[in-house]
Amino acid sequence: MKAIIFDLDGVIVHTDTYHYKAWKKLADRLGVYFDEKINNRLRGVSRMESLDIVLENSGFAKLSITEKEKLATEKNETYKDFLQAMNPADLSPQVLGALDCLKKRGYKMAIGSSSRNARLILEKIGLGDYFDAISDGNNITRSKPDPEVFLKAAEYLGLRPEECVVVEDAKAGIEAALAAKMKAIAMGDAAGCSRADWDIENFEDILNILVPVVG
Ligand code: B16
Ligand code: MG
Repeated sequence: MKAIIFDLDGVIVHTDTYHYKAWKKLADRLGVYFDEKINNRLRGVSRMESLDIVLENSGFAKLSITEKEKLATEKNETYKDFLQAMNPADLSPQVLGALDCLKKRGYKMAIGSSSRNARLILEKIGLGDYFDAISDGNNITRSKPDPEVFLKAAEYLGLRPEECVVVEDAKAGIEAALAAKMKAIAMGDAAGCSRADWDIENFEDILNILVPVVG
């Protein structure tokens, strides 16, 4: 293993709660039922696909693309208001400590996120220049479980997929990593789906799996 590709939302930082609040605000305004169980299905899924899931059993399911784009933009504006208030204190010392340790162990580090806001989030938490490569919602055409986002990350790092391990909190993300022929570490919602190579409880547990790179 030469590189680690980290999912962002739900792994490095808990913007997943902001996604939930922003979708909930939109759903409440429209009078559409939305809860945490539905929200879990949105993990790792693109903004427009997420909107389709939020609206799937409502009278809004058949709106035009233009109308749907307006709703997605409305949700994203609420979400970005939360992001604007973020700062380096939103990055937990445990996560930062583990990242630094993995870097010292010789791993290349990349982000593999479906989010189009990934770079803004990384800047807000003080990791704007930290990673060797960033693959995000702006450079892909197919979102997780398609492997594109992780294959692009490996390409940007100049490595083969088999040399990369992915850390993910979404079941769709674990499927994407496996489809890319990468190893997968699951945490949060994805842990316990019995598909990943390792399940972990805390981010720092990665240190027990990924030993120093040799050679
Ligand atoms: P945006 P990740 C994903 O980030 C989120 O898990 C998912 O809930 C969201 O819909 C997606 O990004 C798109 O985000 O609206 O900011 O472009 O987990 O892949 O880092
Ligand atoms: Mg995630």
